[in-house]
Amino acid sequence: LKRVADEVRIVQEEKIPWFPKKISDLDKCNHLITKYDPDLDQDHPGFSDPEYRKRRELISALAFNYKHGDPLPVVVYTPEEIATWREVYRTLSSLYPSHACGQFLEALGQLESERLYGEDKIPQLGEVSAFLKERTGFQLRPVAGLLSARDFLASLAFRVFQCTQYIRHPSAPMHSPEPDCCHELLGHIPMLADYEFAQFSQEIGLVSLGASDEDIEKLSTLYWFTVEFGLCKQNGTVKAYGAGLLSSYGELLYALSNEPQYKSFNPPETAVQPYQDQSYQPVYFVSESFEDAKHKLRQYSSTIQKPFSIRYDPYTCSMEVLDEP
Ligand code: NLE
Ligand code: FE2
Repeated sequence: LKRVADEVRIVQEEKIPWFPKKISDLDKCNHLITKYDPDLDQDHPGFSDPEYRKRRELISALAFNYKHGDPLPVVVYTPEEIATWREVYRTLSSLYPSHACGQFLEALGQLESERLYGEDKIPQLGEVSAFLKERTGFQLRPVAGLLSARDFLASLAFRVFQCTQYIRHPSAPMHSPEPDCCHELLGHIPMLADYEFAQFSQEIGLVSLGASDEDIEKLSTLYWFTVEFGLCKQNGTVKAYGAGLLSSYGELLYALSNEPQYKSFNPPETAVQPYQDQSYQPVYFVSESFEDAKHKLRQYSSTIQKPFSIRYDPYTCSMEVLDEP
């Protein structure tokens, strides 16, 4: 009888995909998706620019060598990179007051008044991480490119946000299919400074730990249509809170025009909506508020079956796994 029980145990253990249990385990969550890599993707605007590719390699190496606890790498940006940042910053800033949600505007205002943000310098991850840590406990770590959904979501469970440090190619400042520092710093950071939103992000991360591939796919689709491309109502008008919109002048205009289709945010439906990341989204999901999105996400999460439950211990920065088989 004992042997049978052991075998059952082994079978069940094998079914649970590995996940990080302590914050330093995030060093192992570094699997990249290379489809938009300027070295491999012929459509990348940097594909035929050897200097740009060399620069990307140098900045990627900083992320590859990074270990939890190291100081965040400092990148000395070139005048050309700062010029790209300036253009992105200026054009987007002209849209934010009318297009961005209130939480975003408030945090951006703080970042600007503390002189962390401005059009003349690209903020460094270290100082931005310290800003977030004080507000919502989120911290940053560098990443070399687009991460696998499983690894990316897992880091959110620890309130860690993985940030790229290179900048988009100067020939395409208004939209980039891959993340870059404009996307992270302008799209994600102000939102992660909001208490409600930080909690929402961590909750998606916690549900993802040890989830099946199928559930990871659903969670990353939910993430896509909320954290990346979400819209929400505020005082009766629709505003953007998704980072992919808040970092792309082109798509921010488009998303709040009358061209795309709107659907109301409803996790079971949103989680299976097909999407592409090459260009603008044909459909966006609108939630009544963050509160409402968080509430619906919680309801949905409780339908995801896992043979254990999990709690984050913020004192030790580790996961407490309960009723493990
Ligand atoms: N399209 C976004 C931008 O141009 O900033 C990046 C999206 C990354 C998922
Ligand atoms: Fe993003």
